[in-house]
This record gives sequence, C-alpha cells and structure tokens, in this order.
Amino acid sequence: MGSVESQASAGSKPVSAGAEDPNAQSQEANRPMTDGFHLVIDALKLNGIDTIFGLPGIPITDFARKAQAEGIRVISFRHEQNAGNAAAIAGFMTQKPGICLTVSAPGFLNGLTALTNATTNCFPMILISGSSEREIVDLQQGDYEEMDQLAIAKPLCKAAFRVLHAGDIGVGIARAIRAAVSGRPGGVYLDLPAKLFAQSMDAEAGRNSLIQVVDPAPQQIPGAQAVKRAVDLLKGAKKPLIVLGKGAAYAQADAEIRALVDKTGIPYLPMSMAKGLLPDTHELCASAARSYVLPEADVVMLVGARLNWLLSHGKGKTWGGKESKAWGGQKFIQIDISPQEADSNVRIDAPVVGDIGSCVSALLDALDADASWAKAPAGWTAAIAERKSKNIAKMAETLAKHPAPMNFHSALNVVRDIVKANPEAILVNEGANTLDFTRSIVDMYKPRKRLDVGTWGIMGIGMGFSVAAAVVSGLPVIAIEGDSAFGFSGMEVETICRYNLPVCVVVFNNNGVYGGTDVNRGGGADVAPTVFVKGARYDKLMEAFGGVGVHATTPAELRKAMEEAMRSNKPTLINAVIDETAGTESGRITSLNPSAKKK
Ligand code: ADP
Ligand code: TPW
Repeated sequence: MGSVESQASAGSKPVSAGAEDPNAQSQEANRPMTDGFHLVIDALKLNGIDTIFGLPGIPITDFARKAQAEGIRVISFRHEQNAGNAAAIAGFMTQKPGICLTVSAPGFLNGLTALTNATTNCFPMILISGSSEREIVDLQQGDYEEMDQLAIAKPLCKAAFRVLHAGDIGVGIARAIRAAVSGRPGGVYLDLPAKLFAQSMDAEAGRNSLIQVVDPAPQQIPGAQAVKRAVDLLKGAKKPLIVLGKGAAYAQADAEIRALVDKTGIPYLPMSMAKGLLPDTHELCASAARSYVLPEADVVMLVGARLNWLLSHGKGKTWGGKESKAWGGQKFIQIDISPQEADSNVRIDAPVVGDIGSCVSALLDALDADASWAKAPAGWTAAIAERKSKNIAKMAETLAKHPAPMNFHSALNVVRDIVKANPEAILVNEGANTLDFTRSIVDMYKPRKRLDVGTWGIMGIGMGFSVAAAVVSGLPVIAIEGDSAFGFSGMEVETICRYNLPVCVVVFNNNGVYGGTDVNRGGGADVAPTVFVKGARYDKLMEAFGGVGVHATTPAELRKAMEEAMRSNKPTLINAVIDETAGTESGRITSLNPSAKKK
C-alpha cells in the first residue's frame, strides 16, 4: 500500500489528472474522510474491544476522549502501571486482549512493567503507547518525551509493532490481537506515533483497511500419539496426581477439567490462580496434603502449569529427591499450548501440546475408548484424605483462636467465611505473609475468582486488578492486601471511588514490609528498611475520596465491616490491625533470601 499521507493529500488537494476537471475536483474535496484517531477506535470496536485502561496526556488525550465518545469505556488511572495491570488481568479473565493506553516515554515506561509481567504470566494484553516524532527520535534531537519505545519494548514482550500510516492501522491492530491471544498468550506493544492520529484518509478506503480478526486463538488439537502416550502413563500409575495451573483457569475449559477429575478419580493440586477451578472443598483436592502428594506421586500430569520455582522446578526434596536438585522419580505428563515448554526443568515423558480444552477432551475420549482403564487406586486417595483431614483439623484449631492483637489466622478466618458466603466475589491478593496465608486458608469455589501476584510474585497488582475485576465482571471484589503491597497502588482508591466500584480492600496492617519489629542495626535514628509509620490509618485514604473507611482491631469488627461492604457494594477500605510480630521474613519463601541460602 502506498503512503496514506499521499492518499490523504490527494483527497484534500487533488493535483492529479482529475485536478483539471473542476467537477472531479469538488467531488474529491467533498469525499468523506477519516483519521488515525477514528481508525484506531473503529479497529478496536470491530474486534469487540469495549474497554480501555489508561492515563491521558500528549499525544493520546484526544484519542481517549474520542474513544469514550464512540462508546468505548475508558477507565482512567492515577499511574500507568496500575492501568497496565488492569489490562493484563482483564485479558486473563476474558481471553480478549486487555488494552492499556499510555503517553510517550515516562508513561510508556510506567506501563512496561505491567506488560512484561503480563507476558511472564501468559496474560494477553496490548500496551498502546503514543510516541514522539520518529524523525527527531531517530536523530536523537531531543523531542518532547523522546524515546525509541519500540526498541525498548521488543525484548520485554511477546511481540511489538509500530504503525506509521493510517492505512496500516487495521493491520497493526489485527497483528497485535493475534499475537496477544494466539498460542501462549502474552503482552504486545503497539507504538502509535503522535502524527499517526491526525493523518487523514478517505473514509471508505479507511473502512476497507480494517480487519476483523477471524479465529484469533485457533483451537490446537493434540496429536493422537501424544494422547496415547499420556493415557498409557496414567494407566500404569499407582499414585497419579494432576496439577492445575493458571493456564487451565485461563483456558475456560472448566467442564472438561471437572469431567477429567471426576472420571479418573485422580487427586489434583491447584496452583494459586487455579484455585476454585474445582471447589477447594472437593474431596479430590489435595491442597491440604501438598507436602505429602508431591514427593509421593509417581505420575504427575501438569495442566497449564509450568515447572518453575513455584513448583520447585520439578525436582529436589519437595519432590522426594535425595538432594536439592535430584530427580524424585516421578514421570511427567504436560498439557500445554507451548511446544517449547516441555523439558524446561526436568524430562517430560509425555508432552501433550494443544489447547487445554482440546487436550483434555482428547484424553477423556481416549479413556472412554479404553476398557482396561480403572480409576485412581483407592489406597492412594484414602492416604491423601487421611493427611488432609489431619491438617485441616490442625488448621481449624489455629483459626479458632482469638489472639489480641489479631494475627493473620484470626483475620483470615473471617475472610474465609465471607468468601464462602459470597462465592461469586473475586479475590485479589498480594503481600508476603498476607499472600501465603490467604492462599492456604481461604477456599475458593468458582473458576477465575482468585487473582494474585502470579509468576513473578510482583507487588503492586492490587488496585489495578481490583478495578479491572470489578469493571469486567460487574461483581464484588475483595482485595486482601499486605500494608506494603497496598502502598504500591494505593492511590487508585480514588479510581475505585470515582467509578463507584464494589471493591472492599482489606489492608493487613502490621506496620511494615513482612512485619514491623525490625531495628536499625547501625543504631541510628532512621527506622529499619522494612519498618513503616506505626499505627497508620489506611482507612482514612478511602474516606478522603468519599468511600467507606473502617478501622478494625478485632475479628468481630472485621467481620461486621466486610459484611457491610458486601451488602452495600460501596468502595470500602478496612484497616485491619495485625500483630506486628506475626508472620516471617518474605513469608513462605524466606529460604530464597541470599543470607538464608546455604552452599
Ligand atoms: P501456574 O503459575 O499457575 O503454575 P503458569 O503460568 O506457570 O501457571 O503456566 C501456565 C501455562 O499454561 C503456560 O505454560 C502456558 O503456555 C499454558 N497455557 C496458557 N493458556 C493455555 C491454553 N489455552 N491451553 C494450553 N495451555 C495454555
Ligand atoms: C515490585 C519484594 C515481596 S513481598 C513485599 C515486598 C516488598 C511486601 C511484604 O509486606 P506486606 O505483607 O505487603 O506488608 P506481609 O503480609 O508480609 O506483612 N517490589 C516488587 N515486588 C516485590 N515482590 C518486592 C518488591 C516484596
């Protein structure tokens, strides 16, 4: 396609053969025109994108206004990282790429962490950023917010594109959508230089240049041999285990996964964001016997879960290996859409490559067709059930205690009841101890209801995820936040109030990062690096913007406040005072601190 700028100027100032004919000239001049602003908006709408998360400024302020005028919901944030996190989790929840819109250089960089985090977590999102004038940027002549954004984004996301001509906007958006959602989903960067928005072109030609993406995330059917290999392994297993990861939650193959567990009777372990895919209270859920099933299992089937640090790389003592990196003896089946994932940490004996819905269906069909198939051995499930009931009883004892001040357990006992009574609510969770304890104590009952720090253990997702979860689903959101974690995105309580979202934030306030008791080892006047202002009142922050703030020092106060928030659906922040001595450094992963590492 030729230059759209030349097409546009031919439209407004015809100088070609037609210019000698005055009628043709006026016909040309009266042709309806469109511009870059509208082509981007139309391309997004054509592809079913109805929401943009962003933060305005040059050169995208008018774009945001026009998008809103054209019926796209524009949710405006106080910091781009939160808008980016919102887009990423919207992508996870809907399988449509979440859109984040930022200004050039600093705004772009603020959004980039979220884009990279989305890629790491396999969430589909598109960061659309305005950028400065190419000619000036490339000669490094010092433009307003000058930065070679495309080059910077490229190594940090799944794909990156730049559109220079209005007539290429359709292709640019189509490529971004396909890259974000096909295969293993991820983050895509789309660079739209300021000049592009104002470029005009013939409206009909513009319309014709747009692409409605057909089948953006094609089904990927696994090979019959791969399925047979997996079934053969499962058939020979004495102690089979299924590990469900957030890929399984993303795939929305809920019925197939439920059928697989029910039909095979194989116990399953949900990774954090796969909790609720089947209810955590399901008799085959092995969460409460995790440290028993991992080393004991003989065949492990990973469904949308990677053998990364969160699963101790599939080896070592967690898996029954004799030393820290030794193989535990398990055979692995791995269902994943990425053909490159297998063997990344340990040998995968039966990789099954395809989308989870197709793979699990194929497995079910193969099992149906195999008369020699029997359910998972009863001795194995009974041993797990026994471990589980012991651990659950022990936990119930701890949860029933009422220490003053509250600790994580007594506060989470309340949260657990509130989530049980409101299984539709979406739970957002970040912090260290706050994260680990919430994950293990609060049962989830429905798919994709638990959103958290994911693969990186990144702090700062809290309010961005909460805003998006409420906007996308229209359902109530409960955000359980460590006080440090909350601080990364806390200003977005204004956003929550502005859009009047049903978000109940509970800040577990223990006066610092991990806790509030550390001391300055140098004896100076400064507090230790992990310690915050004592007795801070985070509830006042919500009140400042017209929301409900509650200061809760007992489980009864916390319960009352959460029940009221669920009833009223009003933006609420509960400052839950937690014993500053409770919890441990870095929570469950304290062993990853260098000084804790033994050679
Ligand atoms: P968790 O942290 O819950 O263990 P991971 O993020 O490590 O989960 O793993 C998710 C995996 O799911 C990735 O390897 C990704 O390729 C895979 N995945 C994502 N979507 C699909 C899908 N629709 N079908 C199959 N695999 C998928
Ligand atoms: C972007 C390092 C991991 S957990 C955490 C930090 C700063 C906060 C822990 O304190 P909090 O929780 O939230 O009060 P709790 O329950 O233990 O009291 N920067 C980023 N990501 C990470 N993970 C960190 C720093 C970290």
